[in-house]
Amino acid sequence: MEILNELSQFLQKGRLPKVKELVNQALEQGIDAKTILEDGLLAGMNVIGEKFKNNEVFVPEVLIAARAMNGGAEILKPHLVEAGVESKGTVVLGTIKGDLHDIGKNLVKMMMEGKGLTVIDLGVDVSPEQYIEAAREHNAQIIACSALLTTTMTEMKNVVDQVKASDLNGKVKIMIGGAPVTQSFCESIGADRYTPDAASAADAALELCISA
Ligand code: B1M
Repeated sequence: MEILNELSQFLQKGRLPKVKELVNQALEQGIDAKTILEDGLLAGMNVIGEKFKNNEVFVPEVLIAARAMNGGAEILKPHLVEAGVESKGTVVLGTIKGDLHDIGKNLVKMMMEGKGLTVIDLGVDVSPEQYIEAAREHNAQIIACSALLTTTMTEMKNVVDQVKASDLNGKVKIMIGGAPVTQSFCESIGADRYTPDAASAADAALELCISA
């Protein structure tokens, strides 16, 4: 669809006002929010990701594209979230210690809220102690950790170990995800569930809350 291609192009240029305008226009045209997210916003972000990898764009360009991505996703949020659903469980979510990437984590949050879960978002650079304290305070069923760096994903093992050594052992499940994370890494650190994307993270979280 032409409008989604245009959206992707403006996202790559980091043109926040234009991105917001096009997201609104796409919604008015009746395109569903998930398609706008995946074929417009995420498609643009993927191009930026490739260019970043190949040193064709640098941190400032990535940051303004990320800002445009978040601005567009914010408009889509109410359309992705089912209105007025009673909370089906509580998830404490954050990007792991040492890691400042939050776009994927924000998508996970949106999708989980869309499933009727309450999400306590601790932001980025979250320590094991912060996850544990928040899970205790909010009586959460799940701690969900996102990592985008191979250097920080190892911090997820500290979350697993510290939860196991605490009063939350057996009461809270640990979910992990993010680009460098895999099923075998999940098994190797003893986390409860790995999912590759935001939508499957939301499905898994709901399943874990229902069975808790
Ligand atoms: Co950074 N960065 N970055 N970066 N950055 C990557 C991740 C990188 C792959 C780029 C590259 O070199 N090719 C690379 C990591 C290499 C590695 O470790 N293997 C990298 C690097 C090296 C760095 C710095 C070290 C660069 C530097 O300073 N030299 C630095 C680190 C800063 C820090 O965190 N301490 C850095 C900084 C940044 C910016 C600040 C400029 C910016 C972040 C802005 C922000 O988040 N607000 C940024 C960005 C944007 C990227 C790329 C381009 C895009 C990441 C992204 O948002 N993708 C990225 C390259 C790439 O991925 N192609 C890159 C879109 C997002 C929707 O995808 O987060 O993967 P993602 O989320 C997915 C899934 O992974 C999953 O769901 C989402 C989709 O449905 N998911 C989960 C995520 N969390 C989940 C949790 C779950 C389940 C699923 O359960 C709990």
